[in-house]
Amino acid sequence: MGFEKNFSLEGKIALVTGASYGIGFAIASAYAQAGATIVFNDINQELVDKGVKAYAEIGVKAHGYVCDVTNEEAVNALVAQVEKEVGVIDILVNNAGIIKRIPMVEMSAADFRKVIDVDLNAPFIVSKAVIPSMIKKGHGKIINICSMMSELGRETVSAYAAAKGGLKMLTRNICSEYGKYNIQCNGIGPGYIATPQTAPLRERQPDGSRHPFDSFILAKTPAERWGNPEDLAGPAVFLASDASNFVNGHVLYVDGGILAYIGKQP
Ligand code: NAP
Ligand code: GCO
Repeated sequence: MGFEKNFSLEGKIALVTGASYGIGFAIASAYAQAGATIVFNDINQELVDKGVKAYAEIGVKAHGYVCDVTNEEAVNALVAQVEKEVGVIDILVNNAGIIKRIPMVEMSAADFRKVIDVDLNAPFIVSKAVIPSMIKKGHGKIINICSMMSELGRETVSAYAAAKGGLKMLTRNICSEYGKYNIQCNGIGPGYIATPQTAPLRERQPDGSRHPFDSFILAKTPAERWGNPEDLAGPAVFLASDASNFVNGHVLYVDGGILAYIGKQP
């Protein structure tokens, strides 16, 4: 193997949270192809079973666990169990996330807190649980799944934007605090990706035409398409591999160019 060995994840153990389907599944599948052993969790047994089956269908033996990433005790127990049953986690992807699209003045504080809990507090909890063993092992990669909303606002997503903006700064802070232990913490900021999370924004209208938001995204994206979860595979492998050992505290936007573009002129 030549230079490409720098991108290999052979012998590495990767935990991807909330990875039964969608973006997490695509990232974990790419890690498996690059040689890593895959561990994932999801919120209930049904999703975990669905995930294990989906990985098996592509020839990957994934280790699936039920765990709510907002529950610190459950996360600590998960990490201890993974270390015992699989080994020390070399790569963590904080992928599990939720969104609630509600105008801010109509949103309850409880709903706001729920989004912050899953999208910001949980990456803190899971990172905190894996860092001590990474320090002992002498290396580690943490990848936080951020968003366009780490940079931009829009109507109805105040809690999500607050959480994903916070996640960008948590990324920089983990880098700042633990870079000296050879731990790299970076973010991936996906653009608009076709997954169940964004399905309501792409629903066809009763007359068969595109949802107005769907047309809006096409006009905002130089690539003139939605992303696919697979578009995140290459960047995610790069940030998990030795090829990125001096890349730290960075958010890599994988957005078809949205952040570079003012939008299609009328
Ligand atoms: P998704 O389809 O909704 O998948 C997220 C996964 O996380 C689901 O399996 C979900 O379970 C799980 N989850 C939710 N709360 C959890 C908890 N407390 N503990 C454990 N697992 C939990 O989302 P996606 O579109 O693939 O997004 C994955 C990540 O990318 C999220 O962080 C999202 O914010 C981010 N992102 C998405 C896009 C996009 O355009 N799709 C763009 C930028 C960033 P349930 O099915 O039960 O909810
Ligand atoms: C929304 C979307 C976004 C995307 C994504 C953009 O309602 O605007 O759901 O927030 O999911 O995070 O990068």
